[in-house]
Amino acid sequence: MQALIWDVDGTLAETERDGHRLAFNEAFQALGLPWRWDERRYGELLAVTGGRERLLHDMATRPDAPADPDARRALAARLHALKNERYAAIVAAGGIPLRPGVAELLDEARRAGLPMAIATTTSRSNVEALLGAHLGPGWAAGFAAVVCAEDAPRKKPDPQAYLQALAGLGCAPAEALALEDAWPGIRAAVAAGVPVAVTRSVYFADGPVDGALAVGPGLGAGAGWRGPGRPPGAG
Ligand code: XBP
Repeated sequence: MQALIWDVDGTLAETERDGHRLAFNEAFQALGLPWRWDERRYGELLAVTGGRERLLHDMATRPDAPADPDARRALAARLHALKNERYAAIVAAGGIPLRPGVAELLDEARRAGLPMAIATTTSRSNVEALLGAHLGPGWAAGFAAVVCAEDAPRKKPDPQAYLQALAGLGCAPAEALALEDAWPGIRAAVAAGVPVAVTRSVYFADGPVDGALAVGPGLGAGAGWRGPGRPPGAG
């Protein structure tokens, strides 16, 4: 293995339930909308990757959402921007720690000179908020490529983010290892030809992991892994 490619949401940190979900609900409230996503509904909606796409998907089921497609898209864009602001505030307040073992593996890889990249479907501002809070303002220098939603608009399970990360790393797919938590990301990595180790997150404790090299509950010491390989740093 010559490079490590990190997913963000669910892999670096459990960002969805107590981060993005709460931030969406705060955005609904800020615009006076009666909509709220409970944990169960948000889990269902995670099948749709991309926060704006997730909103549009949910709005299609709501009689009180604007009927006009342009108005619906405009409302989704406004809510999404508000959500990202609220998400950044939640992260800045210390609400979203890195998952166990993540900081250690980032450090270990850096000390070993292992090139790293990020391949995510989330907005760049969310990555800035999370990694800026945990790794400091110079965090991006630790990555050869940081590929976010704005760079790769075809969201996971499309392999676009992975293909761009590989180009930034300058390595062949089989030379890298992807770290993912959920089936859309696993499919994206597999479609790009990148071997993938899965650190299951709360919403994907049981989801499909077809094509994964190894599957485990996390990177922390003592985590149990199964599969033909083990990611570096796994306990
Ligand atoms: C996770 C996603 C994102 C986040 C919310 O991406 O699908 O949509 O839920 O972020 P990944 P945005 O697992 O690839 O990190 O609202 O910015 O889309």
